[in-house]
Amino acid sequence: MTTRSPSRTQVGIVGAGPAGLLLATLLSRAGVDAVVLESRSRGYVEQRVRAGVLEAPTVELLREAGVAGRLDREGMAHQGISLRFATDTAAPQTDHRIDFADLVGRGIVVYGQQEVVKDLIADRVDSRDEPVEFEVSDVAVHDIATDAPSITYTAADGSARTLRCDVIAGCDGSHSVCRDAFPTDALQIAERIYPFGWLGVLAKAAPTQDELVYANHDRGFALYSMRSPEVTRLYLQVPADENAGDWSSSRIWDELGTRLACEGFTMNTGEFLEKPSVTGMRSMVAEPMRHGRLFLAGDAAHIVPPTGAKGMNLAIADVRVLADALTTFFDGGGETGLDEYSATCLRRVWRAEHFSWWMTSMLHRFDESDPNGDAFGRALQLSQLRYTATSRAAATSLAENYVGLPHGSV
Ligand code: RFL
Ligand code: PHB
Repeated sequence: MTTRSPSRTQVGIVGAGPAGLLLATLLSRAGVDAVVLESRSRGYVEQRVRAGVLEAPTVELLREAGVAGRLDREGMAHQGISLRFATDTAAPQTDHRIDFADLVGRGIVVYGQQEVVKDLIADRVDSRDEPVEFEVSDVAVHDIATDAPSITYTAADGSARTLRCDVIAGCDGSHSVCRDAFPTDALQIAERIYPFGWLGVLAKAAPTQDELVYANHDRGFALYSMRSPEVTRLYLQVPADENAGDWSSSRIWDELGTRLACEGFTMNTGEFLEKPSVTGMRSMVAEPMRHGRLFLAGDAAHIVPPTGAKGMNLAIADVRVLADALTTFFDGGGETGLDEYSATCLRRVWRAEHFSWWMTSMLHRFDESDPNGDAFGRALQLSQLRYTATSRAAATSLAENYVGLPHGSV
């Protein structure tokens, strides 16, 4: 933890996830001061297992920001994914590869979100001695509709602090206190909740596949992913209210084996490196992403179901727009960028919302009681899978969304 904790800064950033940390890095490169306030410890945020897929524009931005050294050495470059499904009810599951390199000329990099977070913290705290305060509590934002907002909080040592800022960035994730500070009539929330969640496990088992596999099986969706040449990351669709404690390791491996079955496919098993957990799935967009001098970025403003691997990438796209707008503002270039921030971000957000909803709808099993889960819904789903797997136009649409539309192009 840094020893410096100024009481005045240009940008007060709440949250040291990918959004808050990268915003601080981009601002620092542009000569704008920021302080990052984080409720968890450094160790906790550096170990929190979440996303794993970096879009091409995300990788480019991390390189431009000078924080991609380890990512370039250790990240796993992938040129495609496979959709695994049975083309007809009686047929066995087969793989249908979506070849990103061929279809859109770019790929993705598999590199854990917590590795990105570690790299950003090491750069800011260890290399530059710039402020991140961990283990703060009671964070509250004030006077957000004026040009002199502030943040009050309790520091790790128990002292009450006030941070005066020109601008506040709410990068505090899905339970955002910054979002809650918007006047109720100044924020519209659009939301969709899915009737299932993902049970996720991280296993000490060498991946047997070079690329990710998204399987639509009669018993439900399964995802085969990885973190390194030694570690596999796997997910199973389960009911939203499922208790992870009901899943023994043998039950998890059996179910993965069933749902991922495919000719020639074998899977290494191994001990779980963390306790299996269930994440509910929802889509949410809060509009606008700005009120006065308070700007929301990342999960604080929008949530996508993880099927499209878009959450962290969207957070990163937001802060690129915000960092550019703030830099212009502090350089005396005016407020146009800040005024356009919300609308600019929301165009990409809604594209990602649609893609994530579409992938989720195509790949998951809906209960028969669900309007999408009857015979008609299932037949539509299979038709969409077959079309995506066989039509170059449909596969290209999946590929360009998955690999990430260039920043600023949507
Ligand atoms: P974060 O990462 O949640 O960071 C917010 C930070 O704010 C802190 N905080 C506070 N600090 C101070 N005061 C308060 N009052 C605070 N309240 C909260 C929190 O401790 C935290 O450190 O949000 P950010 O930066 O917007 O980043 C968003 C991403 O974390 C998220 O979208 C992704 O993890 C989503 N996601 C995926 N995204 C991808 O791009 N690709 C993927 O492959 C992918 N897979 C996933 C995912 C999320 C998952 N889960 C667990 C939700 C897979 C899963 C299972
Ligand atoms: C992951 O590796 O955690 C992962 C990969 C792809 C997704 C979601 C999560 O769509």
